[in-house]
Amino acid sequence: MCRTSPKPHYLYVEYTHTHMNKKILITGATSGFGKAIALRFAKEGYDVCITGRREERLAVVKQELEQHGGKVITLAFDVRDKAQVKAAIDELKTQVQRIDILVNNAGLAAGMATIDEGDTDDWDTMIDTNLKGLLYVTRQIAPMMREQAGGHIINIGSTAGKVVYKNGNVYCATKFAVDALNQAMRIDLLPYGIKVTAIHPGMAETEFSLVRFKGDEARAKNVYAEINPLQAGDIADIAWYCASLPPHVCINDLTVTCLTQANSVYSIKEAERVKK
Ligand code: NDP
Ligand code: 8X3
Repeated sequence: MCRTSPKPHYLYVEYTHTHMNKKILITGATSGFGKAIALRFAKEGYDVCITGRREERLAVVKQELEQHGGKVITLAFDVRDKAQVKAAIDELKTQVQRIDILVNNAGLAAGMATIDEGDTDDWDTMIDTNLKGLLYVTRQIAPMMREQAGGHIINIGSTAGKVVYKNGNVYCATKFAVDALNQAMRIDLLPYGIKVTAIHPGMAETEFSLVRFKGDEARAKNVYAEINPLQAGDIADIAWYCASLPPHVCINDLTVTCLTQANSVYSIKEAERVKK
């Protein structure tokens, strides 16, 4: 008699084109990439859970998402606060039985300065948000995915996590850490059929630079002058692509820039300067 070892259960999951009642949790969905990803998945039939600190923004985004017919849950919490994260995910668990996709997106840059002049409060903010916040949320959701025998974690990294740029030190370090954690999660969660994907965007026109430069609109706008940057919707399309591949396919790592940017340090502005 021919005996074959049983295949892991996730190899039997059928690929289906209907996403009705699938559930996605997106951190930092009050603006930028997170909001665009929420909109894209809501349009595709997902139930969407959106998070962020700004409650009033969450309410506005919720209204917009509900027009697409799916269920929308809002959770207002600060990813830096371990207790808040746990309480919010406990609350989520009373409303949904599973989470199919987690997008670890909440993040920010604060300031730009050399290491000898940097603001240590800014450093704390970036490390606590981009690194520890991502870990706290993942620690709550990964066991759920393990129990449900599948899921997909999408980590939003950055080109800043691939190549360090001048005055980017701590922000870059947090995004290098996201890259490392993405690789580690892929290994750790491999036995459970959980996909892990990092999307590393280059410069994209969101509220990112406004936050980094603490409300200085002119300085923020100047970052994107002459480069025709990525838009939040571009990243939402890519997240959707990564999430809608067949079950046996996992994009582990994806770097995307606008046409005029090669990497963190080299864009068309630099190319023009060098030519002169
Ligand atoms: P936005 O500023 O537009 O969005 C950031 C989101 O993160 C907001 O929804 C904000 O919500 C949330 N957030 C920030 N801090 C916290 C916190 N402590 N707790 C909970 N939520 C928080 O910027 P982007 O959309 O551009 O940024 C999203 C991600 O993309 C970040 O991780 C960023 O590092 C990364 N990225 C951005 C690029 C760019 O050029 N724009 C390029 C590469 C990566 P709220 O303020 O309501 O809490
Ligand atoms: C955001 C992109 O180049 O401003 O991660 O750091 S950059």
